[in-house]
Amino acid sequence: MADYTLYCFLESGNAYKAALMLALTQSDWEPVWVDFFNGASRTPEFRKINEMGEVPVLVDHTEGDLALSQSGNILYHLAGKTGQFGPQTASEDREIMRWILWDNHKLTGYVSVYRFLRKFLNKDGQPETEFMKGRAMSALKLLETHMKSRDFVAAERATIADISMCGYLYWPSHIGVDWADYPAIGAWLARLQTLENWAPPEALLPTGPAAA
Ligand SMILES: N[C@@H](CCC(=O)N[C@@H](CS)C(=O)NCC(=O)O)C(=O)O
Repeated sequence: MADYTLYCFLESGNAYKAALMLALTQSDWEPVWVDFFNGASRTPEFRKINEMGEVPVLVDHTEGDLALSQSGNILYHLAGKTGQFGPQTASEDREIMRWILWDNHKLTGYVSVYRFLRKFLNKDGQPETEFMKGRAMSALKLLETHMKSRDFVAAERATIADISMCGYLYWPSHIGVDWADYPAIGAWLARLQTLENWAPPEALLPTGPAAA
């Protein structure tokens, strides 16, 4: 058995955050596909693994099958276990936490819902989609400004804050953006791609027929 099992599916940028961390740290892991588009994450069986009914879930078999949900929590756990991409000082810890919380609320929080409405529910142009688009674009604008003067989000090296925040951003066409219009974000995403063992979502996560 692998050290870690990741409940995941390709179309989940939140799952990609965990998978990318596992890949970058060369952890021993295996994916278990969750049939999200047919409601698998809302079943009583899945809620036994995660009462929140959300993907990703990481099961750490080296810690007595400890099941962890919330990508930020998973990233912190893996940073502690591997000694990689985590904070090295209390000040870095605060900064990483600050950006992961912002990501979950404002960046991933809005980008993922906008993408879901636009790409998977075909609701482009409808009022709720336009509202989420406005919120998502504001978050991207803020991130663009932040990244103009730095190489990585929260420290002078890549950390779990970068891994969290890039979760949905390797699919720019899904949210109708071109990184040429956000050059600092584009350069940062390209910089992350040069990290040893970086891989795109399609290389790490399983998919099924339903998403099409
Ligand atoms: N803040 C959570 C968000 C997780 C999340 O929203 N996952 C989606 C898939 S990408 C999900 O499972 N949603 C189920 C639902 O909303 O019912 C995290 O970072 O893990």
